[in-house]
Amino acid sequence: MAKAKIALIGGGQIGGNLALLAAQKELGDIIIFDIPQSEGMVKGKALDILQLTPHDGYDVSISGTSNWEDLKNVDVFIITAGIPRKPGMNREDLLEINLGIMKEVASNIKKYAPNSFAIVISNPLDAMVYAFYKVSGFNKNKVVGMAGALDSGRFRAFLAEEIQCSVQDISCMVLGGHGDTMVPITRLATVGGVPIESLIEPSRLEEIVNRTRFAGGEIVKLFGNGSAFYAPAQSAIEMAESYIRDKKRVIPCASLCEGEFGVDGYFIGVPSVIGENGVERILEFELNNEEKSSLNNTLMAVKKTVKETKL
Ligand code: A3D
Repeated sequence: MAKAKIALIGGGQIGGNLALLAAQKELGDIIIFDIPQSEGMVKGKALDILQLTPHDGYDVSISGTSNWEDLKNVDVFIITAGIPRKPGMNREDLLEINLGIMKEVASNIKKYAPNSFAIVISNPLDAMVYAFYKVSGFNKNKVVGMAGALDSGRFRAFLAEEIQCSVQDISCMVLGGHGDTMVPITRLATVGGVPIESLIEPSRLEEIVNRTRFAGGEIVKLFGNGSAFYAPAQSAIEMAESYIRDKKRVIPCASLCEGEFGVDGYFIGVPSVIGENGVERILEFELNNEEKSSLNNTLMAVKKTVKETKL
């Protein structure tokens, strides 16, 4: 791909960090987009990041805008437009407000950059990515939700802390919806190839799994206002990089399943190969009965929020 054009829809907490990370990886030229009332804010963030590029020599351009005309022929969109959770709110409470925003964003992306790849982050994720897919009419491989990458990263970080080893050597995946019903697959988690289950007592492992499930809420409570943004941004950049550089990384993402894992017609977190064609493959494998039942449980939660979108 020639120098990629990356647009960040929503230039808030995650959007600003996405811009910084995309610049530091020299993924392409970056445009931060936000509503007209926040145009000054995103122009300011763009300028601030531009002024750090000489230090380490990142050769990218960065701008801010609230004009969709500036987003013609963008290659990759990362969408965080919406409002984040406040203490006491769950992701589903955000549905109504963020759904309206997502419909508007999807229509504009369809109009201005119909051949792009879209990574959705806005919550409630499973419903937002579905709404984007329905409204944009994009092929299923060109739409994906960021959640599993973050949830798996959290699980990896907690496991590394517990075992006292490098996070780099932990391999694991969290499947299902991006909510409290997510499914960390402990059976397949390893450190340097050694099964985690042989290193951590079942009761302690269960505590770590539960911490992973509620890791987003733990941060919301600590912040008092807003939700996590550093790790979500890094997770989405990993996905964007795999697309732009055709790395074909295997990342748990909310991809549209059409029969895989017994799921049909819903975006749900599954191991996905991301390359130049977007979501190129879903890697399916046999789940045991307990995992099947947990995945079914998470699917019920996903179906419920998707139904509320009335799309
Ligand atoms: P925040 O800092 O509020 O940024 C959101 C930005 O979206 C603001 O700058 C808004 O002005 C902007 N915005 C609102 N409406 C529009 C619109 N129509 N067009 C363009 N921009 C608009 O929030 P944040 O960055 O902390 O979080 C963004 C979203 O990500 C929220 O919905 C969070 O709940 C969600 N989130 C998801 C995860 C996942 O793992 C899926 C993790 C963390 C946060």
